[in-house]
Amino acid sequence: MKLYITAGSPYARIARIVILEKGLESRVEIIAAQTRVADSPYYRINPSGRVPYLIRDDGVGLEESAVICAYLDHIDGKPAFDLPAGGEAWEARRLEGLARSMVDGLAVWGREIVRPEEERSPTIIRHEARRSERMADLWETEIDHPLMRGALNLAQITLACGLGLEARNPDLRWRPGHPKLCDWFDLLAARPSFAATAPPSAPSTTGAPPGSDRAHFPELLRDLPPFDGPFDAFKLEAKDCDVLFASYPAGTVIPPHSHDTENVGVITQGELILTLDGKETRHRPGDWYHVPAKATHAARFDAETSEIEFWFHAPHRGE
Ligand SMILES: N[C@@H](CCC(=O)N[C@@H](CS)C(=O)NCC(=O)O)C(=O)O
Repeated sequence: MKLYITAGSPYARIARIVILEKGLESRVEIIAAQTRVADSPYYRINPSGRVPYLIRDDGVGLEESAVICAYLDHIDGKPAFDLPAGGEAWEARRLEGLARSMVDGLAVWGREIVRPEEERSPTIIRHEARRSERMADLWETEIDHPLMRGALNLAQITLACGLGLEARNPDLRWRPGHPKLCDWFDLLAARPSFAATAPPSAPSTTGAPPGSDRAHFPELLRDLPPFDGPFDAFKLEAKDCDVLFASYPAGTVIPPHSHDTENVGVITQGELILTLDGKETRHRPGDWYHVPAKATHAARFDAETSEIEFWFHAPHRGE
């Protein structure tokens, strides 16, 4: 099976957590999709362009995180995330609905802040910020519900994936005034399936460099629109090719994944530690690397690193 994701998507993260909790890693290939860009090759795979998207072994594609999770949960005949029996089922549904409602609002907010500054709507941002405050107040009480404290379930996973968006949106500050929610979240966030799927830190919302890594690029490049993807980059649109001026903070870990495009890049500061075909290689300023299309690879950045990346299809290679 193949699961298309973006590293920052809370909905994709719900499905990724279910995969890890069910021990299905070896059966599901995780593939990074390019969403929200014109003419992404991903649209030929999933016309809606959304993630998560699961392609089953029989080639049928499934959309909607809840549908994907139910399918993955039942695949071994031992479902762990079915609704509880009796009246508790309605409570489970109610709590999952509340958690999903919070995620939906946070996703709208998150989408708004990665748009070019002149296209952002202060009204939508304000509306979603206020909604998130009301939802955090509500959850400070609901978090004591026995279903939120018992065996892991989809209400818990969904809520934690929503709260985890604090890493992506610096203005999402749900913690102050919500000590019980903080304790609950921090405990769950340390669970291996949550730690392994934690979203990468926030893209800059201003286009301005938050740290020296982004300042590294000339101002002309820093004025380019932000890349809407799982890492921070300024994007220069080129025909059939994405050119990304990308910055990775020290400590960034990108788990194994693959993409449909060729990916070549040159390091301009720091160091890329790339694992490809089970072999780790180190790339320092001036070094080029090549990750072939569809090759599963992982990356790590122990030092603050910047690169110029080119993502494109190479028709002469049979792509
Ligand atoms: N209800 C869907 C929501 C999926 C969704 O909105 N995914 C976002 C990422 S967080 C997406 O793929 N956006 C790309 C786009 O809108 O084109 C689910 O639960 O799977």
